[in-house]
Amino acid sequence: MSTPPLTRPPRQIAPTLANLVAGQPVHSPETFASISPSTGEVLAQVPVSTPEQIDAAVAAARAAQPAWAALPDAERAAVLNRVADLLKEHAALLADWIAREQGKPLGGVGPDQVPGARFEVWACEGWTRATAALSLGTEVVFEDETRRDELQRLPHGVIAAIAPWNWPLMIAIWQIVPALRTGNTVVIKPSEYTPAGTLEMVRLISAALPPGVLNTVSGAGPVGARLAAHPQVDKVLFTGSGPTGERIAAQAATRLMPVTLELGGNDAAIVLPDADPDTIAPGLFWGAFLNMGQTCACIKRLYVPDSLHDALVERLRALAEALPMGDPLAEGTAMGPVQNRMQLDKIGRLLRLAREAGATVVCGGEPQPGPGLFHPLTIVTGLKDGDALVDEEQFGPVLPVIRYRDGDLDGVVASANRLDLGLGASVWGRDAATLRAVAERLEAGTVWINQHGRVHPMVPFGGHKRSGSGVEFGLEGLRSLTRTRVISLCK
Ligand code: TXE
Repeated sequence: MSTPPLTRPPRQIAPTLANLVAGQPVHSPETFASISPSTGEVLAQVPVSTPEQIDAAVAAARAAQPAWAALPDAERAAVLNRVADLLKEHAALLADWIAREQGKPLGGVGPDQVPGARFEVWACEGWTRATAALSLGTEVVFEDETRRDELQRLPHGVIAAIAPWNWPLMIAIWQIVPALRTGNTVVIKPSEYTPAGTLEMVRLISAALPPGVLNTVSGAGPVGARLAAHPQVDKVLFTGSGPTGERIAAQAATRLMPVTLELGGNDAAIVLPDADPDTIAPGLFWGAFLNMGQTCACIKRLYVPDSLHDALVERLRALAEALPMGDPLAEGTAMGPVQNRMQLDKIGRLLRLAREAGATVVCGGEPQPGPGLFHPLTIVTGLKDGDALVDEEQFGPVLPVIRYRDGDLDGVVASANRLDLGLGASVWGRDAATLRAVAERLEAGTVWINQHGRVHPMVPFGGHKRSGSGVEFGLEGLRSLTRTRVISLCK
């Protein structure tokens, strides 16, 4: 795996982007730079939303909400399908932004292609269409000769969405589209590490939306904090770190405001002794290294029985070393940079601690010289539960492989369950009954069998323990964007 020098000339002039409030572009007196993780170049200047602009964005969402909610359900679905059309029409531009700003390679969308920026935009479109096709409707929940009870699903009102930098457009769509589908309006704040692509996406899709239905603010933590605490916001959707999510939840609790929190994980994958290393290695590899491991539901702890350890590590090493890392805009690049310096430093610290704990670095291990934030895919053996690289959410391109004794199923299940995170987990092997039995003992919101991290717009997704609260996606996700009203009729 090598990093070819980047020969592409930098963009001539970094654009100054605007937020969108009530359908109008809004500039701020102060801006900050969106920086390319591949080259260090400034890609765009982005507004730091002022307190007044945050208030105006929430007010615009509030003003637009009744008319949006009053649209017939099928009409809201049709608007969202037009949003999907716009995502498709502008796919090349949006993928370019993702590759430059977030750092994932352009890649492709076919089964044999690297899932990167084009995949992210394609998934945004598909997610939007799938969500548009869902509908909650009104249910009759009880009826007898004396009464009839109808359960209605009403929008909360104004949703504040706070997004991270790992899948900046995808997660924004996960937050925006179900909220709009259910008749809410939205103010979204992208991560300060990846604001430009999201602001561009919102600008482009807003052509299909009534003014005020979707608004943006931008800036760092204080902008998010003001938005989440705004008294005119009715629900917060947050994807990001545990400490920030807990702060938002604590603040929301003071006024009994609901929140949905997706706070990442430290997913375990358990390989069973009857697994075939050749068959499972590619799935484990992409489960761990998709998007440079910067995915909430990536494999972060791989538990392998003694009998398969060396064979599996060898196959994973071969895969890791075969993939070209480099310019995300170059066709054929499979791995780009780590997204930001904070992330690179965190990986460096955890690898230092792993070496001090006696780990063997099988491949990778050291970041490459800058200006880009390139870090090779890294596989580490010789660690155990309790070591920092195993226990802390590392969120990068590093995979610790931990041995367990063949036959010690109870021990390995206990290992998988011992942390206070529980987003995803997976179990890999051949015997269907054993796979299911192990899966049912794992404490996680999703337990995958012979796959890891594959989410779907119809399938609810959310974490146990400190990985979050509430679920997104599918009908269950839509329900969480509504409050109920019962119409109870005396016959
Ligand atoms: O998160 P933050 P960061 C994990 C991952 C990563 C770590 C730190 O381990 O290394 O979190 O990432 C906004 N009120 N995940 O620093 O700070 C912020 O501006 C309201 C896992 O990026 O939580 C950004 O828009 N909002 C994760 C968003 O919160 C606030 C994905 C997330 O930033 C705020 C990303 C405040 N007080 C990181 N402070 C996942 N679940 O997949 C910050 N923000």
